[in-house]
Amino acid sequence: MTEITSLEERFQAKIDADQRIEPRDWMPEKYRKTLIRQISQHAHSEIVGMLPEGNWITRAPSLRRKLGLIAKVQDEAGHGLYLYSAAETLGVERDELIDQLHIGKAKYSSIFNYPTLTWADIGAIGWLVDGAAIMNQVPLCRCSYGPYARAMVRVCKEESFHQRQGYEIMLTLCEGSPAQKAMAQDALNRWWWPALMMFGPNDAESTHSAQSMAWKIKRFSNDELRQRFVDMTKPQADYLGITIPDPDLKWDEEKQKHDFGEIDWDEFWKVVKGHGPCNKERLAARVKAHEEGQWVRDAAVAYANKKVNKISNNSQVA
Ligand code: FAQ
Repeated sequence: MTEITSLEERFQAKIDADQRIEPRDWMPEKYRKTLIRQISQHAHSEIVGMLPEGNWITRAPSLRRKLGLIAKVQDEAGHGLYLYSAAETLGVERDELIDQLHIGKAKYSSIFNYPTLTWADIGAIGWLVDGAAIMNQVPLCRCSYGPYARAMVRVCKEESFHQRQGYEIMLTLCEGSPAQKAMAQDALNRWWWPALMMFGPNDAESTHSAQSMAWKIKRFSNDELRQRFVDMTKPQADYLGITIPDPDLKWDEEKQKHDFGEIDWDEFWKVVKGHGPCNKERLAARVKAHEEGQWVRDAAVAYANKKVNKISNNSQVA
């Protein structure tokens, strides 16, 4: 047996026994690369995901709504930071990951390439997008890689607050005037299908699922999580009194789950490949924010250097 084979066997045995892999443990190169890919795409999604909602902070309809939305957008920035830190434990530099995002090489979730046209979209994002994110991310709290799993615990708690604030916005609109209820329905019409796309391609088309599940990075397949999301969300839409825009959506008594229509996969891949309604706008806004924040990073580095110099001067005096 070669040394690598026995290391791989020990690694897989640890995974099979549900033990965590930590940064200093031996891991196959492909496991490391898969994690960097998924965690960095996830981090990018959080910081690009701030943009569609950030647009509405100045237009929130009340002080209470503004406070809730500011808190949510700040949370998304925090999630990005935990996730970049988790990726860095795998030996990659944050600057490199951010550069890949800015030159359009790195992926981030397709959902954030759709526009936010009305205030109801902020409700729909919290309800559906954060709802889908929770469905996908709660199992990641049991991911085999320790730093990613631990980051997810706090992220999921915060996503849960985001989902509630979104649903409450939808409920208020649906209990309001006919025009407000129509806004809520219009937002559901536009966000439903993109929310289903967040779970990724069907299992048969998912290139990474089988290996990621064997490594217990992913605990459930894309289709399993999408199905759970549909089953969870349909009664919530019924409670709001609005209709999910899918004529094929119906309860299957025998299977004890909902059947639902086919996703427009051409649209999904178009968006993933950079040709969605807002891809260019989102990347331009990200690059601009990064460039305008350069002075903050410079100041932080200058301050850190000053502290290090002070400590080394003090130790020379002593
Ligand atoms: N968009 O083989 P699979 C949030 C790509 S955070 C774009 O199935 P995998 C919080 C995939 O990367 C939302 N690309 O891949 C928030 C791969 O491409 P590659 C983000 C997608 O990794 C809320 C290729 O297709 N969440 O919402 C998408 O096994 C509100 C083949 O796919 C996460 O990142 C997509 N939707 O499964 C923030 C969670 N789907 O790399 C602000 C962690 C697939 O070969 C406001 N990630 N692709 O070039 C995951 O669970 C997984 O990575 C999946 C994809 C399930 C997303």
